[in-house]
Amino acid sequence: MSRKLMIVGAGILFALPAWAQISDPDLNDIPAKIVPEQSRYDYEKRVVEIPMRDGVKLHTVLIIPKGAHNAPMVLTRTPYHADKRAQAEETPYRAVALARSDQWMTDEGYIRVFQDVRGKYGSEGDFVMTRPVRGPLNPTNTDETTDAWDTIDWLVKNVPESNGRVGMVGSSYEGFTVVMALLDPHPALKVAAPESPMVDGWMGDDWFHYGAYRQNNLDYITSESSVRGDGKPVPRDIYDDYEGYLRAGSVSGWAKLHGLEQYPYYQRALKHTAYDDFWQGQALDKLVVQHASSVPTMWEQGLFDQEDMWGAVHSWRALKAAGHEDNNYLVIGPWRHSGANYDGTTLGELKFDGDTALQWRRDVLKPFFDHYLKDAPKPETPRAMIYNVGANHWERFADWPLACDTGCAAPMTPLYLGGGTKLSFEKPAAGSQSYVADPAKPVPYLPRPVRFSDTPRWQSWLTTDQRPFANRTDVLTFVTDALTSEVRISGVPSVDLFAATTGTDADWVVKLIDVYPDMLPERPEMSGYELPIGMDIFRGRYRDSFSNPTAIPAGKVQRYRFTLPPANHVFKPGHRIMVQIQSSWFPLYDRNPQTFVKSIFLAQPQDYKAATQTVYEGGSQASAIWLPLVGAKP
Ligand code: PG9
Repeated sequence: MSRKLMIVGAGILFALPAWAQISDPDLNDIPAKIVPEQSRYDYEKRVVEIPMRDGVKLHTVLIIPKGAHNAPMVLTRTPYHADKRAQAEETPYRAVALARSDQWMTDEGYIRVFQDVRGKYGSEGDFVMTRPVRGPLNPTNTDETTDAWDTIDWLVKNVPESNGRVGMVGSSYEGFTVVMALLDPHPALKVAAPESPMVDGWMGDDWFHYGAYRQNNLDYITSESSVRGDGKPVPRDIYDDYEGYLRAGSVSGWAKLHGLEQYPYYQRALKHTAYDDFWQGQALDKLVVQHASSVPTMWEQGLFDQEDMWGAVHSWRALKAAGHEDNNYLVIGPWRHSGANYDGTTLGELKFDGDTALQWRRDVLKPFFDHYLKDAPKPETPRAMIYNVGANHWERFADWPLACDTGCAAPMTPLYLGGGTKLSFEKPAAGSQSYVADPAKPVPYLPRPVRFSDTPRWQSWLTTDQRPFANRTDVLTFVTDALTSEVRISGVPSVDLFAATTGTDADWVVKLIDVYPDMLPERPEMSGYELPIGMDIFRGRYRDSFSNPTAIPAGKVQRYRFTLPPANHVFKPGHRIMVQIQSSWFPLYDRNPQTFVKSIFLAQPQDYKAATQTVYEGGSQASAIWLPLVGAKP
């Protein structure tokens, strides 16, 4: 007789607790414990909870090749789910389990380690967005520097298969955690590659660009800080984000409408719209110099990095300027944000010479890591290696930039705006051009409809053809004649703009563009394409001070100076160089009301006013883009 019938016979069925009623093996097909059959796996997945100095345990996943001994470890610290990042799918093969970006480690017997940062997914503790370094902005005794240190210390003492050496890689937020580890590196940290790292969130990485707020972040804040696990972006009731943000008015208008006020990180942005102590105190390009490490470090970013365009190049240049070039290297590929970890054959309409991302990972990054982690021969790592999209090949530099204001082989060269719609290396006669910028009809950053959730368009938007904007009456367009010889630039172009507004605040968007010939027989669909080479936005109230914004005196010419993203480009014969200037880039950047108000986040409908913007040319007010020109002027 079965146990179940005996129980019924005893008449006590209803007295038993629920779990006892289903304990009969005939009626429960889920065993209490299963030992997965993994004898055919070529790796072991080991999950450990590593204690930090304050007792908080961080969830850590190790992918260890079977039979590994004396193996180096490569660590990534992530807010994006260590379990998933470590093992893309359940498979017996390590080469399949690891992401594409990690394939270079599979043949070499690396132990791959992912860890959830505190407060996210399996890790204990509280999540603080890009947790600042210990000090005034973080009064606790832990930060991502100590967490990296404690983790590496535990790994080298508790993973018997390891050789006691650790490297760190990671892109964007994960790149930020790499940079934080470098501020006080554990002695076992032997090599690092911060990829598209988030370094200065106000100057030019994720949150602001020169003071203009990037509204796509409202989705990021929501998905990242609503739950410990997988969060979701804000649901939309209006398909076109251009329309949705326009109707909401200001950042705070949209935030209020969608419940963002509950999020501490939104409140922090609202409180710190200027480059105050909050932003300055966590600007990692300054901190890496104050705490310069001797860890060999390869800084990497994309030429078309739509999220973190500032971090890698500014950190590398700051370290170089402070005399730390010996252990710091720079790589800039023809990539979108984090594109180094994916397929690098194309981006938007651009086609490159093979898989440029694979070329970097396999031919440059791997030998670099192999050397410092496994004593492989020292590779010939170039000090800087940058793709040239115009010439469609990689270029390697013993020193870079090739032209700059001081200390370079060549000086910067002005390319002047003026003389009608001309752009020329010769200074034009004094003059000016005006346009009316109306916040009610802001210039879109992509042809509408615009959806932040449209990932392919977002990822390639910095390569978007600029023709749809060139003929708007609120966009000034200046262009050279068709070039008769090559124009090569290699460095950081900078803007020197003399402009006036009838308002009391204004944004200035400046775009440096390569205009393809009218007919390109080898790729007719690219004929006339206006390819952005470097674009950025500058909020006028910060022209004299990033920390103390001031009203622009209406009608008075002001000088605006700022750098564009790094460029290494050949404008080919038959192409033309173009500059476009406009006063909005919506809805990616919040609208400037063009009336000076204390906080643009809180601007009211009546503050938004059309203004006439005038750009001055020639004479003592010669607006120009200063180019890192290599070789003679054409
Ligand atoms: N760009 C993303 C991010 C990093 C840091 C802060 C906010 C956003 C990322 O790709 O991780």
